[in-house]
Amino acid sequence: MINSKCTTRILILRSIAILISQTVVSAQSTTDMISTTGFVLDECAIDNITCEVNAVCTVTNGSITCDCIEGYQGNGTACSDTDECVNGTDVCNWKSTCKNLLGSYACECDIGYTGNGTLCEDIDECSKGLDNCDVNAICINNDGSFNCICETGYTGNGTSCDDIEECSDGSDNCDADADCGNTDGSFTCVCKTGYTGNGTTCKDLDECSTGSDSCDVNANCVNTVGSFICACKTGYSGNGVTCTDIEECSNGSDNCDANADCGNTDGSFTCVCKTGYTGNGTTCKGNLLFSLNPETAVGPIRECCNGEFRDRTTDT
Ligand SMILES: [Ca+2]
Ligand SMILES: [Ca+2]
Ligand SMILES: [Ca+2]
Ligand SMILES: [Ca+2]
Repeated sequence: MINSKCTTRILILRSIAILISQTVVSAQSTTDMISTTGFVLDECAIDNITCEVNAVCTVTNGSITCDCIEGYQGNGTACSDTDECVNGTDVCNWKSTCKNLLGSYACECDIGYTGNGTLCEDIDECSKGLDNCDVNAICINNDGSFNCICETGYTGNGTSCDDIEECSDGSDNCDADADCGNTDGSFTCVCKTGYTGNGTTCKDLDECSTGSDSCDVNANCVNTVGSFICACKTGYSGNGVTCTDIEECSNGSDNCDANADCGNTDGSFTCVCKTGYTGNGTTCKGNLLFSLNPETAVGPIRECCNGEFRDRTTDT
C-alpha cells in the first residue's frame, strides 16, 4: 500500500487550556512545552486539522501526521480505496479470483477448487460424489474439474450414456454362424444350433460322432454343415428318427422264390425253399424223386416234378 503523509507543524497555543496539571507554562512553543513538562497533549484531538476518516493521526516530534490506513491510499487528508487486485499487491492464489473491496479485498477460490483463497486445492469431485457423470460412465478427476467417460459398451457425452446396440449396428464380433444378443452394456454371441464354439468362432458340430444326433438306432447318421441327416438302414422304414422293421413277407417286397417260405426278421427276412425244393430261397428248384426203382417197381412209377408227384406212366 502506498501511503503519503501530510505533516503539519503548528503552534498549539490552545493546548494550555487542557493541560492536565496546573503547572505554569512559560511562553514556549508547544513542542518545547511537551518535551520539557512531560505532559501529554492529544494534539490530534485538539487540533483543527482533521485527518480523513480512513486515515490515522500520529504525532511525531511535534508534527501531526495523517496516514491513510491500510487498504487506502492518498495524502492522509484524502484517502481512496486501493485496488489490490489491479496493482498486484493481493496474495490471492492463482486458482482464485481477487475481488476488490472498499479498504480491502477478498480471494475466492475458483470453481473446482476449495480453500481460503490464499490456498486453493483441487476438489476431487469423483470421490466426493460431486460429479454429474452418468451411472454408466467413469469419472476421472483433474485439476480444477473432472471428466466423464462412458464405459465400454455405452455411448454418449459422459453425463448421459446409452447402451450400444452392437448386434444391429454391426459392431459385434459374433461368428457368422452365431446368434448375437444385445445386453445392457454388452452383447452375447451364441453359436447357432448345429455349430459349436465360443460364439465369436463357431464350427460345424459333428452330431454323428459326438452322439448328439437324434437318429434311430436302426438309422445311419450323416453329418452335414450345420446339421445332420438320419436315414433308416436297409430293412427299416421311417423318417430316420424313428425306424421300424419292414414286413417284407407280408408287403410283398421280399424276393423269395415262389416255392420258398418267407420269414420276417428284424431288419430283413429269410427265404427257405419249401420241402421238395432246393436252392438259396430266392431260387428254388424241384427235386426229381423216384419213389421206386423203375426196374423193380410194381405199379406206376411216381416221380416228382415241381413238388407234385405223378404217375410216370401217365406222363408218357
Ligand atoms: Ca477436480
Ligand atoms: Ca449392448
Ligand atoms: Ca453337423
Ligand atoms: Ca423285416
